[in-house]
Amino acid sequence: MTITITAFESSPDRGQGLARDFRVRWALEEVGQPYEVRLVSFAEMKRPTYLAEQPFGQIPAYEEGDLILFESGAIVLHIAERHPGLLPDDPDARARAIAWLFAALNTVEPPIVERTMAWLLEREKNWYEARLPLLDGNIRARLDRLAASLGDADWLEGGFSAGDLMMVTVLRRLESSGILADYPSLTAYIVRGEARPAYQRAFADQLAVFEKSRAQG
Ligand code: GTB
Repeated sequence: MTITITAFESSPDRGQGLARDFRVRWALEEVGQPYEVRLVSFAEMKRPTYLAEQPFGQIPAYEEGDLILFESGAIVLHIAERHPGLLPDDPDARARAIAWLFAALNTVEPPIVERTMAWLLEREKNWYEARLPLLDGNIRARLDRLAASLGDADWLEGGFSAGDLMMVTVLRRLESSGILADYPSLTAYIVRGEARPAYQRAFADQLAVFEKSRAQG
């Protein structure tokens, strides 16, 4: 059955794989499932036909036969549950790997997004510099605990899992912040994720979209 996902026609991250379609691409590459990508414009994402697929008018949406799914976390979990390679077989380890996926989305990503939004929307405001230490402190509190949980292991729950996939995509959003310099074990963790062949394929594919749109002007 053909899998189709949606992605930005023109990604604001200039092909750096920071938008949320990337985690779905990476998951599909990890489990060896071929997929197609439907590129959507910002205008198209707000039309009724698209809102029927993704109620909030965002990317990614996921289509597989009769199943239309939204929310990158739900999509990655769906892929991981239906194909071997992204979740451990042992039920307890599996539950913990899923907990890390939720932790990435619900506990680690929110303070990172808050900092990004402050930079995007408030960096010219006179309160931005005063607020930044609080925003950074919230992120550091999460990274301190994440680094402690990872310890000197390669991955969060035994072998590489959907939890690591999600955590690495979330942490990558900090790469331009300078914060990761204080977390060498998390930097090495991200590098391990980025070195995976499936990651490399997903990255090259989404970068090609950006290169093509740039060539077309
Ligand atoms: N909770 C949803 C999910 O996980 O699927 C959130 C989806 C979402 O935020 N999608 C964003 C979107 O469609 C793109 S990823 N936004 C358009 C809109 O809401 O109208 C967020 C994103 C965008 C750009 C960058 N970047 O340029 O670095 C990074 C992340």
